[in-house]
Amino acid sequence: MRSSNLAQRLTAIAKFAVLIGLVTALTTYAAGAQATAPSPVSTQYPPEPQHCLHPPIDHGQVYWSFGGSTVMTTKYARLTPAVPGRKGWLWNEYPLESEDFEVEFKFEVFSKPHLGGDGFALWFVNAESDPSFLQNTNALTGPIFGMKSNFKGVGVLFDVYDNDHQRNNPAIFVIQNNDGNFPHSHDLDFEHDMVKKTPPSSSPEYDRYRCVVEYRNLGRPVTALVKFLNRVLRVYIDTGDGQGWRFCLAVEINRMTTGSKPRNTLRDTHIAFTAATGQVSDNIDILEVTTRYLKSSDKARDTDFAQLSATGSGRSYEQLVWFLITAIGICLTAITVYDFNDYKNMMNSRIDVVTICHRLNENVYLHAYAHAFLTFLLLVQRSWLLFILNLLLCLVRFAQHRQGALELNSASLTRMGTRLSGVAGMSPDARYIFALVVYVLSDLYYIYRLFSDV
Ligand SMILES: [Ca+2]
Repeated sequence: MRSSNLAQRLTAIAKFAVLIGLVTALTTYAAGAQATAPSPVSTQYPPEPQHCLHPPIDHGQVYWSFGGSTVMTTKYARLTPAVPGRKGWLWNEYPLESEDFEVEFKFEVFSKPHLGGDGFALWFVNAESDPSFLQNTNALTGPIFGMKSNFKGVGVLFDVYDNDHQRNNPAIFVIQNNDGNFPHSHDLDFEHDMVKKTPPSSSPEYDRYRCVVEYRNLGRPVTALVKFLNRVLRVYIDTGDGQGWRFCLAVEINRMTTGSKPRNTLRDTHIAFTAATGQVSDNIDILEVTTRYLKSSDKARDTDFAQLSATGSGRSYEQLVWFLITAIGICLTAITVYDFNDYKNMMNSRIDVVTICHRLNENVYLHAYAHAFLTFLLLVQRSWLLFILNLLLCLVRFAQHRQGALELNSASLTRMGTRLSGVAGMSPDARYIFALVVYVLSDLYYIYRLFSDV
């Protein structure tokens, strides 16, 4: 008898495992399908050739100048080689002639060692910095990823090396300087220097001024889209992993002071790239640059896109926990529907109650433990409403267990013999329906969360 009990238990565990596997596969598929986002790239105007750089890259010198460690080949502009202590720059000769614009560029950051750095930046800077105008090839060069610290304008920084050990690099964020030397701290990864003013957002989840992206040593180029529209600068990233474009950040840019007049836009600034290596180093290549002007009526629908993480590994861990919750939640619902249906069929077929109880009690404890674990995960995720709802079901089951009534007995099915009262005396129908209400309400939220990609 013991061995047959064990076999039953194992069969039950196997059933759970198979179901969890199936649901996991299905939800992965659904999440993957959802993650292929639409493109944030504007189609209103064709690209502006004077701000573009396409292969053969070294033919782009009509529009671009370069200096420091930068070299141009047919395939790429290498801002820095993987050699310590190098700084390089690439400067677009033509000022931007639109209030609103976007720059889409492909880049690659790689080197053999496990650690790399320091990083690179895309700049929109005042013409005063023009290196050809200053006739000094080092005029642009300085300490902020190869840019001088008295730059006037805005920089989108790609900070590869984790100086402050917060484990949130490689990071992307924005800095702005209107006048004088820009105070900054490499040691704190620019934490107190970056622009943190985000625009009013339709969804608090998209209220983000920095993001973390694994863009180093991927073995393929990564594409960034920097969109400047109505004084809001947005960054989207496509890492080439098949997930499409993802939202990185959106910040408001303050009025700029160029000459004596304050102005609202980055119009008349120049596009530039700079990069620097420190003690650690990477090859930092720009493979393609495409710039388009935008109409101010263009819309940036951030919530159409999945997001990149703001804090490094934390976000993906949280996603994993929600993924597990959804998988367990849907399994429990499926099992409950199956059992309820079985119970109804057996009762209608007038099968003897002992057999019915035996069949339905097979998984009762395993089911209750799995649900208690799910409730614990909801507590961990601080999803309070769902936690309370599921806790209620846990407490009812716990009370039934205390009174020896968690497993069904013949009396509860036949209405004969001594019936318990209260939650212990709940009829099988009431038990199943109560559990299903809790499960289905919870599932609806999990699925909403999965597909809305909160
Ligand atoms: Ca850093």
